[in-house]
This record gives sequence, structure tokens and C-alpha cells, in this order.
Amino acid sequence: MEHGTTLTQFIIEEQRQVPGATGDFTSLLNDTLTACKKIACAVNRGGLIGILGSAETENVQGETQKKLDVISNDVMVDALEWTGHLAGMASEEMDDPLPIPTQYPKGKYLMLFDPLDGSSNIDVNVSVGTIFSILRAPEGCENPAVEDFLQPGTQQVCAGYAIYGPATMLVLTTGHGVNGFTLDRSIGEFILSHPDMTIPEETGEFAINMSNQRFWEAPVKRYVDECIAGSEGPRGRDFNMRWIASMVAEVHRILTRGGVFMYPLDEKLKARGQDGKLRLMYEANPMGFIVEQAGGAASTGRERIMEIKPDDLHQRVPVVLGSKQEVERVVEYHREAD
Ligand code: AHM
Ligand code: MG
Repeated sequence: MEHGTTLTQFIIEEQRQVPGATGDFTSLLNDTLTACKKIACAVNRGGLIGILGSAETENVQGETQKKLDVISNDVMVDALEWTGHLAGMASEEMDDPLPIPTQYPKGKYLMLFDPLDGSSNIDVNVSVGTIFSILRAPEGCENPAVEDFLQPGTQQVCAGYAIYGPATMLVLTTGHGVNGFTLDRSIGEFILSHPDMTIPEETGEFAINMSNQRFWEAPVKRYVDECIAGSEGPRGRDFNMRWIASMVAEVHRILTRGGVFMYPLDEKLKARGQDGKLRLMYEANPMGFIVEQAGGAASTGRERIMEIKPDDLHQRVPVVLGSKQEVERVVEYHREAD
């Protein structure tokens, strides 16, 4: 496709290849884009209009919500509930799935999202993002219950994220590779700027929150120790480390220049009764789909993320994703240790 292609045009042309496509999906994506543009504006102007800082409320996971978490969630809901394309939606910021209000028609898709990922970074003006995952609602499902959302990641129709950084970008997969679009503010459109994003198989860069080192399991310790030992260790070359604390920014870097990102299970999380830090349904699954479609891999260290049969909307999982050979190495270290 030519340079200068808008995201809408790209999706329309992609959907023309799908037999029986009705335009519902194209329209749903358009409404999602509009929501992301609105969130980009709010994030951009946050400091000027007094919407930085805490909202003094907690979400279902007991995390303090930022004002922009709440605003971004409202923007997504407002942009999507009336469209007629969704049977229901679920978000990191809402305890239960949100039914479509009775005055609006219902559609065949389910939308799951993290409206503002990495929101601990908002107040310090570091990149944050919106992550979304689109599933098909089960046949004949009028009012989706939690179980209807609990589909493995392999069932995703589409996954994407918007990153609100120096430029606002939208990165998307519908299962035919990964494409990145940059918001051209002068015309208000996302333009195809990064066609066919691919992750190099090898990397010299890893991302992990090192402050949790003493809580890690042995295979993760081993992998990171070997990276740090650099040219003097078994890897025989030096590695670089990055940690932004914003998964969207981390995944975006990996899609751009390779790398491995880990938020593994550790003793601290276990003591809190958690199976990981990141959420399966609206963080790990969509990012796993994108990373796999870009030629990378996404695992818990023990199983492929997208094959997990979910048992809870807000379920947490360990995450190891990025350059294929490195993820496979981490998985191998788990296998050897178990
Ligand atoms: P959030 O959805 O509440 O923002 O939390 C998810 C974020 C990820 O973007 C990031 O990778 C991780 O939490 C950072 O965690 P930590 O603060 O432990 O480094
Ligand atoms: Mg998040």
C-alpha cells in the first residue's frame, strides 16, 4: 500500500479481502480511533486543564486511579457504546463487563481495553498508551456475561495500541502482520508510517524492573545474570537495559528495534496472591497477538500467552515477550528448572 494511506483506508482495503465483511468492523475501528484521538488530546493537555494526579478512587484491583485513567475510560465507553457494533465491553477500570445501554442497538463484537496503560508515568510526562483487544461475541449472545469474554487470545479478531508519546501512534494487527500509523495533527488522521513492523529474532536489549530482582524465580535470575555478565559471561556479548514502566512504550520499542520485555512472576506478587502483574485479557493477550504477528514470541515462561484459557476478566499472568530467540531461551531456562 502507498505511503500516505490513512488508517481508515487501510482497514477498508484490508476488509475488502474478507469474504462477507459487512463494514461493521471497519466502523468499530474508526470509532476506536476517534476515542484514541480524544485521549491523546486529554493526555497532551493534562497539565494545562488540571487533570493530572490521583482521582482518589481505586479500581477493582485496588490500584489508585489517576484522573486521566477515569477520563480515558469514559472516553472509550462514550465512543463505543452507541455504535451498534458491540455486544459489550470490559476494561481494566471497571469491575464488571459494561452492557450496552438498552436504547442502543447491539453488535457482534466484544471490546476489552486498558484505557491508559502506564498511568504512573502521566505526572512525569512519559509515554502512556491505550491497549485494546477485539473478540467476537458468542453466537446469539444478547447480554454478554463474564464467561463470554473469557476466550483465549488466539480468538482475537484484532489487537492494537495507541501510544501517546512525542508522536501519537496507533499500532494494529488483524492477524495479517502489524502496521503502525502516526497521527498527523494537521489533518486529524492516522497515516501509515510503519508498514509491516517486524521484530528482529535476536536482541542485545532487555527490559525488566530490576528492583524486583531478589524476588525472581531462578530461570529469570539466570537469564538476566547472563545478560549482565555481557561479553565476560556465557552469552559472549554485552546487553543493554531499559525500563520505562509503561508496557506500551516498551512493546513499541521492541517492535521498532527488537528486545525482550519481562514482567515475571515473583515472590512479592505471590505473597499478594497474584499470578503476575500484567492483566491477561487487555494487556498480555493483545500485546502477545501484536508481537507474534511481528515475528516475535509471547510466553509466561511456561506457556504461550495466547493459548491460556482465561478464568477471570482481570486475571494476571507472567509476561515474557519480544525477540523470538530470546523468549525461547527464557522458556528453555524455565523448562530446565521445573
Ligand atoms: P497499569 O495498567 O496500572 O498502568 O500497570 C501496568 C504497567 C505496565 O505498563 C508496566 O509494564 C508495569 O505496570 C510497570 O510496573 P512497575 O511499576 O512495577 O515497574
Ligand atoms: Mg495497564
